[in-house]
Amino acid sequence: MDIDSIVKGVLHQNIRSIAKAITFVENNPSKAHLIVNPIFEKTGNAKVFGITGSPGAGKSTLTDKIARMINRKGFKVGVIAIDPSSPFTGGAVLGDRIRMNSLSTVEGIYIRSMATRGMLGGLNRACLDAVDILDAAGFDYILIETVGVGQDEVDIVKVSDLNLVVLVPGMGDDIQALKAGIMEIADIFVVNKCDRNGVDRLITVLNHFNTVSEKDIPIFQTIATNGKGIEELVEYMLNVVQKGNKEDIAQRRVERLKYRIFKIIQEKAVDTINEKSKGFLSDTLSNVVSRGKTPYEVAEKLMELLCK
Ligand SMILES: Nc1nc2c(ncn2[C@@H]2O[C@H](COP(=O)(O)OP(=O)(O)O)[C@@H](O)[C@H]2O)c(=O)[nH]1
Ligand SMILES: [Mg+2]
Repeated sequence: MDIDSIVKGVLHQNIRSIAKAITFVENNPSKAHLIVNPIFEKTGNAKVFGITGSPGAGKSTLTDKIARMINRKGFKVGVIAIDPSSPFTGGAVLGDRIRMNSLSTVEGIYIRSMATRGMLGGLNRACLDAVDILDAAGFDYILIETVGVGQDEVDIVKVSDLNLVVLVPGMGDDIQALKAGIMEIADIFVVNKCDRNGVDRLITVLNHFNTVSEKDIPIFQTIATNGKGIEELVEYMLNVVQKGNKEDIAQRRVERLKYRIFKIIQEKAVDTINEKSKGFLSDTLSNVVSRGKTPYEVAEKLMELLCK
């Protein structure tokens, strides 16, 4: 694969090149820099929204509606869907996805699913690379759909400028979210499926959360399936990233770049050690099992290999 032409294609906003570039960074962790290095100076412009919530909450439907609404205002929108349980499915949405993919240059919406399987924690890195690719390709806004907290998940806080947490009334979903710690990452609460019973109860729970945690996270009510409430939500989202606390977003970005650099080191270090240690680790493991050596001692030994 000719990396140079992929990079050029990305910078010329060529959809095929964008798709190839994302596949490349997904599949080639040790070579992702070949794509990211030459495009990096063209990044930093796109605003990134995380859309997080339990499976079935309506994230994909909502993401679809938000993307269209932002696009209608004249912006290019990239969507990265990371949701192992329901990868951008749901009747109409899937149909739209195919349509949007094929017309993406016309419509200014590009949708991409990213696999979580087999990424072994490299998903955050790959996702950040994908954000750079879309950013360098001139997408103004990037929406990332993810189920949020969970081992294989993207740590969305480390990727996005603003996080929407999607909740649905009934089914004790509110309580589940509270337990899962998803509430802590919210910049905006979206109560979706407001055509259902239990909306008032959920809003009471969210208000209570705001009170006890001394926060003032705005609460929006939507029906993603028919678009109700989307306009108000999008207005608010765009307003915050365009006119909101610039320092806050800048500070988040600094923290994220730091995190990203450490992530890259982590991935590279483990790769290098794996390569250099050859049989050492497997030979030594039995020694650790029998308590002849401690995990710290073995780690120390392996770290020495990094500097050799
Ligand atoms: N009644 C109702 N159903 C919705 C709403 N939003 C989404 N759904 C449905 O909920 C199901 C799951 O939606 P989906 O967007 O795939 O959820 P995700 O797993 O969070 O991405 C689909 O059948 C949607 O049509 C809503 O506001 N009201
Ligand atoms: Mg989904």
